[in-house]
Amino acid sequence: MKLTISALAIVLICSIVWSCKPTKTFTQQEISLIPQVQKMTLGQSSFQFTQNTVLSVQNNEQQQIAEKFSNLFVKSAGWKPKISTDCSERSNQILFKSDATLGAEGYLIESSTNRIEITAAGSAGFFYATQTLRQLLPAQLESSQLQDKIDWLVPTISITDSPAFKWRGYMLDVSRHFFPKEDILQLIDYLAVHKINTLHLHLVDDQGWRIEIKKYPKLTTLGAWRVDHEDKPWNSRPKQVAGEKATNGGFYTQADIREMVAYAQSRYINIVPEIEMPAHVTAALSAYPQYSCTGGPFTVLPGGVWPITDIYCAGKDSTFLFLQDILTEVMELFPSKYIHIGGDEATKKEWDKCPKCKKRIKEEGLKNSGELQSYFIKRIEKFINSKDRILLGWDEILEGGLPPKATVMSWRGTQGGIDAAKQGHDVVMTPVNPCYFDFYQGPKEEEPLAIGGFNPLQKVYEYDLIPKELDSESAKHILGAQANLWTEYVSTFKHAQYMTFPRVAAMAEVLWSPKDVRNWDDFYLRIRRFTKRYDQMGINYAKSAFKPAVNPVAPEKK
Ligand code: TNX
Repeated sequence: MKLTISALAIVLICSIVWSCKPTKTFTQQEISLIPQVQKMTLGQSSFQFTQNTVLSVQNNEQQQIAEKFSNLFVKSAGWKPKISTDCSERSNQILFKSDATLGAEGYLIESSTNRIEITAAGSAGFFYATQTLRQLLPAQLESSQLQDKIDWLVPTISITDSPAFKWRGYMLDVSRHFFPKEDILQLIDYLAVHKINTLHLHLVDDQGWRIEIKKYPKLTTLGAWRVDHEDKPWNSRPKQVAGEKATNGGFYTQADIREMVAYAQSRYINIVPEIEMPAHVTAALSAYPQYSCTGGPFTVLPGGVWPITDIYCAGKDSTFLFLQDILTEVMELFPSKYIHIGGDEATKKEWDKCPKCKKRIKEEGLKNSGELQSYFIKRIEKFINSKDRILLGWDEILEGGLPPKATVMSWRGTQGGIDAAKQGHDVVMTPVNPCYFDFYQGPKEEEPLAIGGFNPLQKVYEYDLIPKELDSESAKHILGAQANLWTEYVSTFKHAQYMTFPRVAAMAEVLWSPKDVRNWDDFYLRIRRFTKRYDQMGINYAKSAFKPAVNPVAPEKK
C-alpha cells in the first residue's frame, strides 16, 4: 500500500513538472529561416532544449557537428546539451539518423515535443540541419551574454530541405585590402549560417600578394607591402618613390592557410584560392621582375591603375616554371578541386612589343597576342590538370579559345557564361549585376563611398541565374553563382560586413531555395526579423533596404 502511494506521488510530481514545462504554439511569422527551406509543416507545440537534452550521434563526423551546435548554448544559456553515441530512442533527445537516399547536402527535421530527429545522407546534410535548428531557436542563442529569461524552444515542425545549386559562393578580395586570418575565420562562421559552401579568396593583385610561398619568399617580404596612401582617393595615389617605406599590407602564412582551410572544411565550406595571371600581378613582379617582359623595376601599387599593362612574360619558359612552383605549393595547401587563375583584364601592350613574346606567337602559330593569352592559360591548365585539379578563370579565358577542361566565372555579364555552357563547360555565374557587392546598395548620398553601380537587396534577391538562352542540357553546366566583394573601397572588416550583409542572405536564398518558395515580400519580412540574429552575432549589416524611400517633391506653386 505504502509503495502504491509513493508510486502515485512520483507519477503526480512528474506530471506536474512535465505540465510546467514551457510549450508554445509558434506562428509562421515567428519563423524566419534564411535561406528558406524547400518544404515545412508547422505543428501546434514545441520542443524545449535544456541542459539534459542529449544529441545522439552515430559517428565521429556527426559528433563534431553536434559539438559545434551544442557549443552555441554555452555563453547564452550558460549550459550545453550533452552528446552521446547511444542512439536508442529516448525523450529530450536530438537523434541523428542516416538515409542514403537524401542528396549530398539534403536533410530532414522532424520535431515533436520530446524528440527531434534529423536525417541526412552525409555530414554536410547534418551540418545544414543543425544550422536550420539554430535558426529555429531564439535569436538570443547567438548572444555572448548570459540570457536568463529565455525558454529555448523550437516549434514542432517537419522540414524537408536540399539546395537548388551546388556552387553557393562568396568571394573576398584580400589583395586590395588585407583582412587577417581572424577576420576570415569570423566570415566563415557568418557564411556557414547562410549555407554558403564556397569561399573564393582573391589572393593576388597589383596591390598585394597575400600568400606565403616558401620557394619565393620575396612574394610576401616585398609583394605583400605597399606605401600607405590610405588617406587619398583610390585612383589618385602616387606610386612608391625611392626611400619610401612600404608599411601597408599583410599576408597569410602557410600555417594560417592550413588553419583557415580546416576551419572552413569543418563548416562545409570549400576555399577556392585565386592566383591571378597573366595580369593584375604588379605585386608579384615587384618581387620578381625577371618574369615580366621589361625586367622592371616595379613597386606594389598603393591604389588603382588602368589599363593593367604590367604582365608576366609569355615568351619565357622560366615564367611558367615560376608559376608552376607557386601553384604546386598552393595545391598542397588547398584541397579545392578548383584552382582559380584569374585571367581577367590583361592589356597585351607589352606582349606586342616583347621579342620573346613575338617569337612565341610565331613558333606556336598563333595569330596575335590575344591568342597568346589563350596559349598561356592552356599551358597552365595542363599543369593544373596533371595534379587532378580543374582550372577556373574569369570569362576572358574564353578569348582565343577556352582551355579544354576549364570552368568559367562569368563576370562581365552573362554572355561568357552562355558561350561556355553551350560549349559544354561548367560555369559559375557572377555577373556584375547583381553579384558585385562592391556596388552601392542604397542611394549614393546615404551610403559610404563605393566603386559605383547599384545592387540593392531586392535586385540581388530577384536574380535568376539560369540565362533564358540556354536549353535544359546546357543549363546543367551552371553550377551556381557567387557574390563578389572587391575591396578597393573597403578597408576594414566592419565595412566588408556592411557590404556583405544582408545582401549575402538574398544571394544564399537564390542559390539554395527552390523558386516556388521564393518571394520578395516574404523574404523582406524574414530578413528584417533575421537581423535580430545579426545583432546578437555582432554582424555589422546595412540597413539601406529597410529605410523608407523618400522622394522629396517641391510644393506646387499656388
Ligand atoms: C573588375 S571582376 C575586376 C576587379 C575589380 C572589380 C571592381 C574582375 C575579374 N576584375 O579587378 O576589383 O572589377 O568592381
